[in-house]
Amino acid sequence: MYGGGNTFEPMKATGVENEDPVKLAEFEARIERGEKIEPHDWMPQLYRKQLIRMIEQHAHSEIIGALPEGTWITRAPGFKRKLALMAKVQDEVGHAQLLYSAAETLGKPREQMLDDLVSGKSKYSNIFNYPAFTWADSCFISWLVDAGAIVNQLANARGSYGPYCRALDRICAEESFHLKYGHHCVIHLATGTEKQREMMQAAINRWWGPMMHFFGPPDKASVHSEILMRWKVKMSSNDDQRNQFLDMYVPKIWELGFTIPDPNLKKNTETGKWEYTEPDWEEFKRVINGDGPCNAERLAVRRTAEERGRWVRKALLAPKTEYVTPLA
Ligand code: FAQ
Repeated sequence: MYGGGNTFEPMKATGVENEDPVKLAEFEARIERGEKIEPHDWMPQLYRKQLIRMIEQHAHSEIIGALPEGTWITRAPGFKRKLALMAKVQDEVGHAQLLYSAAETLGKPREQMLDDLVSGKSKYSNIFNYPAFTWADSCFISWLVDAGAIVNQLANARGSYGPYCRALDRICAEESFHLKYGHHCVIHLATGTEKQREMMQAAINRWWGPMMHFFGPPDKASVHSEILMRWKVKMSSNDDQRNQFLDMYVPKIWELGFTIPDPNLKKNTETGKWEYTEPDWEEFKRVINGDGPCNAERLAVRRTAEERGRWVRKALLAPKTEYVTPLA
């Protein structure tokens, strides 16, 4: 079994019923007033548990997300693209650092989070379990996956938990550079040779389904949205974020002359909402539960990194005297 049990089985609302009602009411009143909750403040166990789950998954997504693009650093076309991609990948790993630190403020040690990632206990974003076959796949990630991440993170940054919001403010600033870089890469392919345009179109066709999955299950199937929105951890629903992404980026994709592999995709001018074919939610469940095209490969890479880096962590933590050279 991978992740928190059967995919959409609700996390049990243990804690809220047993919380001190006066403290709970004061906590909810603070959230209602738009105050930030800080690590030393009283909070219900469920709030702590949900935040750890969400921030930890987000942190894992950043380090795993560095892998598909990371494989393109040495093959990126030209020195400038190599430099930019290397900086972007480094930023993503830095985002993980910020997010692990934010999750640690809630009491879960970083080593335990990393153990839970490599053992397959924790989830991370579905989208990084697909292969980046071509340079255009890497461009899709840099432009559109980053765009989706920004839609989500700008919303979450207005949330109630101080350390997570502050981490997200910084992350969003960096992500906006990634978005510009990714857009530039895609424009280059769109205005290039026929072969380049075909390569980009093929990437859009491959990644569209996972991109639709990226914002999470439809609202009616979302397990955690209700409590997370009540406590202002999530500031907009999965469907609203998906709709916002479509609103902002479908016209841009069309403008570049590409098509989107969904004949039913159109904006309903009366509701202002996009209509689309539901992506394959069975595939989503398989992927987030460990059975996607690259899950095993991604975790194997992380496992190796953990094992090879163990001596470095041990050396950093060891008392100084152990490292006196024989000549000293
Ligand atoms: N992938 O009840 P809900 C990035 C799971 S960062 C995998 O609706 P919730 C940067 C969910 O965990 C991308 N699993 O869940 C970058 C739950 O399972 P559980 C990551 C997913 O939490 C760019 C179950 O389904 N961003 O890309 C996904 O209310 C480029 C039920 O779902 C964040 O993590 C999914 N897509 O809403 C890096 C942002 N969706 O835990 C490199 C923070 C749902 O009960 C290159 N997270 N599940 O076993 C969030 O905003 C929320 O957690 C959602 C999901 C919106 C992702």
